[in-house]
Amino acid sequence: MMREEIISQAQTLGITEIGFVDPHDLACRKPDSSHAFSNESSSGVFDIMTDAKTIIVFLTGYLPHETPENLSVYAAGKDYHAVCREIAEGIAQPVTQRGFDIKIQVDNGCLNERTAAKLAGLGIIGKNGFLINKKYGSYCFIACIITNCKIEKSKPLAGECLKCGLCESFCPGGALSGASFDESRCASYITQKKGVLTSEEKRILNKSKSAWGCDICQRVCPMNKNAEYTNIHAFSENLVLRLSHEDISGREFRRKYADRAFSWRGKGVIDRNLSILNGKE
Ligand code: B12
Ligand code: SF4
Ligand code: SF4
Repeated sequence: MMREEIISQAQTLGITEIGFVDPHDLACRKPDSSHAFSNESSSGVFDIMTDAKTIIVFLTGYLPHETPENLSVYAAGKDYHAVCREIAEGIAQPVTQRGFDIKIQVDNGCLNERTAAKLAGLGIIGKNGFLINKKYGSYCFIACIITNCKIEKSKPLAGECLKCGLCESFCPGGALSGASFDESRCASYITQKKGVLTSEEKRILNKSKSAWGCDICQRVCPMNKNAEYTNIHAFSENLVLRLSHEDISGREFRRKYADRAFSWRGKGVIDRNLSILNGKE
């Protein structure tokens, strides 16, 4: 009953990709580590909500019709953290109206969201590390709603990616190899990194041709061939399609782009990346 109500509430908000996870099944980030996840412990969910009973997981497709020139597709539209949070609050209404608690996580907490989405039956994990969904391919954000309302869990999908290896061979940093992922060689990570870049990092950034983020391992993936465009206006309208040096202060930059996912690191990092791409560094 609650399950169906949540699914239908999600549909009214344009969300079709939704599933449910038992928190005991989910691996969580170790409290002392910023990136590594422990598959043995699920305590992180219960640190967020001691009596957590379900994680509602949903996807928002973000592929727009227009392709940005020198930034990642995910950052062209409005900041997904805020957009997905608002949708999550709407989806959770049947739960909150009955007095249950919720906590929302969109890329900002201890839950391993790709694993959560996999367990929720929303897709498979590709060799490029992405959660690949039938409808949106890998061009989807993942949002989690933790609640103390008990809802029957979903079944994970069987199957694997095509294992064609294109993501590995086209990766500008060689960050993807076999089962491992070397974050320090990922252009997406490098474009967000503060400080002076090494010559190797500059080389990777130049190969990616992007001043913010990187989409290469998604662009080459054949499983994205029929990915549907986003149905969310915030990801398809008023896009920033090109980053450039702007004669404004850091504060003005933050104000101008406050609603964009590329602004949190500040103007300096983007200017540095643009200088490298323009051959000036
Ligand atoms: C830290 C982080 C980064 C770091 C490091 C990324 C990394 N791969 O570790 C950096 C800055 C590089 C980064 C970049 C990007 N990120 Co990021 N990132 C995160 C964050 C916050 C944590 C990810 C993490 O540390 N993972 C650690 C590794 C070990 O885990 P994992 O890659 O998630 O893989 C696990 C699953 O695949 C699972 N798994 C694998 N096979 C199987 C099979 C089964 C059966 C099961 C159950 C599980 C399972 O086990 C793996 C290990 O635990 C998550 C949000 C979150 N809290 O989960 C977003 C997240 C992964 N990022 C996301 C995105 C969109 C990006 C970028 C595309 C942005 C861009 N265009 O530049 C790039 C892509 C880079 C890449 N190739 O992964 C999305 C991915 C959506 C999707 N469809 O998969 C997430 C989920 C955010 C969100 N809410 O939507 N990111
Ligand atoms: S490019 Fe090929 S190997 Fe990589 S995730 Fe896509 S299907 Fe899998
Ligand atoms: S985002 Fe770019 S650099 Fe990072 S793993 Fe994918 S292709 Fe490689």
